[in-house]
Amino acid sequence: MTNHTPAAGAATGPAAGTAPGAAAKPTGPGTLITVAPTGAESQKSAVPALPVTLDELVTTAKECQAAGAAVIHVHIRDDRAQPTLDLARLSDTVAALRESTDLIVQLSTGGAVSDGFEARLAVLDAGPDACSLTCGTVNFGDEVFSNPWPFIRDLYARTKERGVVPEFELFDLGHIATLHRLLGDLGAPHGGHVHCDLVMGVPGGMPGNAATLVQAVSALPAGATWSATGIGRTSLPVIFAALSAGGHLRVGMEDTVSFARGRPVAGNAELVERAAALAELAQRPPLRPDQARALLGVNGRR
Ligand code: KMH
Ligand code: ZN
Repeated sequence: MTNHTPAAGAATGPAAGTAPGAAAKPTGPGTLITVAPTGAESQKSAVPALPVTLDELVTTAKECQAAGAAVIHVHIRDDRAQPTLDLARLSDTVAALRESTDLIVQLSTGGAVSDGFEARLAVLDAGPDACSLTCGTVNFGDEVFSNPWPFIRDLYARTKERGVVPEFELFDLGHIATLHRLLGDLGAPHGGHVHCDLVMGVPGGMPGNAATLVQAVSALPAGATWSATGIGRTSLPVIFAALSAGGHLRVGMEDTVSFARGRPVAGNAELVERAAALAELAQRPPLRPDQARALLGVNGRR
């Protein structure tokens, strides 16, 4: 595995405004790579390379940092490898990732579709650097990923109280309208900068293709930065579209368990390595974690 040369410098952004239709912030010289190594949907029995124990997660995190990741989006599993939001485990996970890596630790507040709102709000009690915050309900295969407005508002208010930097997860164009409403009602996030992730290709959400990506980006708040991730077979088209449109990248086994047709992912690091190589080709090499902290407005370690 290669250690990637990080970008020469990361742009720090002004506080984001909320004007719809204005251009999102142009990229700096580097690419922020987020790894989402586990998710809540795949089963360990079907995907043996999925990191589900704390040791597996920390090992993956170290490999992914060496490969060019700066942020880790974390879902955890219990002793039976099932998704959990157990607070003690989440706290231990944050501590272990901080101990072993420099990655920005972003806990999922989405959890699994079966998780309740109280447990999802309580994720912030584990003291992460950052968290995901999905801006609307979406059909999710045969399930529903539920994010009604009162929950979104409560979660956002709590991120501001706790000093946690939210990443706004946008699964559909309507979620962008809700993001504008949220920023208009409650103001800028902790850290002052708006960063979004377009989650594309979920069955029930927006499709993972270049035309939709361009449309979504044009609707983001002025000054926002954004990454994109394509679920399943939309992974590569979304990577190429995001790089060409000036965005950042999220990759990982939460989103994709096939590296190529008929070839399962061997580990998260190879997905990060591929994203980093493509970012290098685009002449926007991976940002180091310290550069990513400056970009996203994430404070120093607690
Ligand atoms: N597992 C999905 C139901 C997030 O992490 O915030 C929700 C999800 C989004 O993965
Ligand atoms: Zn997630």
